[in-house]
Amino acid sequence: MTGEQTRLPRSPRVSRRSMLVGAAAGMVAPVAVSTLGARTATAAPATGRSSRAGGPRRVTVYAEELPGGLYGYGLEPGKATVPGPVFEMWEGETLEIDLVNNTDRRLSIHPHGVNYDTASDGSPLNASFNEPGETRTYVWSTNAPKKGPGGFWLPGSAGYWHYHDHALGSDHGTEGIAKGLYGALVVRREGDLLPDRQHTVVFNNMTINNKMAPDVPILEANLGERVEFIAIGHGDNFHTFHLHAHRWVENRTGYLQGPDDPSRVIDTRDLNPGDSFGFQVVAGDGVGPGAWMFHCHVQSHSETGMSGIFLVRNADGSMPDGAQEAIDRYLGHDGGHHVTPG
Ligand SMILES: [Cu+2]
Repeated sequence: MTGEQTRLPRSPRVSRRSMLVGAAAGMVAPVAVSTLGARTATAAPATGRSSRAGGPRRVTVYAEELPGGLYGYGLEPGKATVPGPVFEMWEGETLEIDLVNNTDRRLSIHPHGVNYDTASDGSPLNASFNEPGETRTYVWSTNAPKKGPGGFWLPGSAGYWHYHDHALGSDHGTEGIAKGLYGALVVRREGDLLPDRQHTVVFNNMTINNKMAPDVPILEANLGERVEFIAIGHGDNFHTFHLHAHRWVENRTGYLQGPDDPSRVIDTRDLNPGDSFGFQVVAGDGVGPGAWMFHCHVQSHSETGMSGIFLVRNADGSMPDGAQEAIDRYLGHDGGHHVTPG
């Protein structure tokens, strides 16, 4: 599927390690399969396919019921996860999503941040949803910044966005979101850095990715890897996302554009329903490897289960001193997680 989108600029060069993004992140953020197009042929495995040279990419997504009353999106039958797969696009690309509804409930897929017409809105208001068993195509397009009327600049689509159901159980998708029908959507601008690893963290009501401590999956990286976090808020509560020992930048990319970039540097950010942001950190930079907490900083929320572990392994992938003990404390010594010694 590479080489067809010949009108697109050259692929940014990324290390071969990035080819592992899908598998590595899959251990922690259930699925992180990239749908980036031809320009990232060397990056994460691309699942979209070009329908014609230079045309839109197509991807088939399956909505399925999961154990525990959950629902999820997946890229293969039987592989639905919570959160769903990470969709990645470049500004200027169009993605056609064939959503297969393998459930007995009405549902849809509704994106934030990209362009779509009413037929791809995913809302019952526009009669845009899948009946049980139905397959429906949703079209998402993107654009680069452009000059608008009067000469001011209209924004491009690049950003850390998300998608979710908008039709299960009500016209607002409240039940679908609560039960796991959500995921990350990343739109990148030419020149944006691609990460070595990627983790999606969704604060959904009083859960993280519909899990509570000590069942929140451990997010992993090796010392020195560039790790992308995509943070999304859903549900009825206000939250504050905090990551221990790492900082990022409050702008579109989450990293500085140069040493004099005056953007605000933070380690905690509001993460309220419908909001999303992303950033990249160098795992363990300046602080070393170890088991680092991430959690909601609303105290009653962290106390009741909204916390997890960002495990920064040694550069060779081995466990750092003290990390297993920290994980055991998180687990309450009663199992649930198995972290391989590396
Ligand atoms: Cu919270």
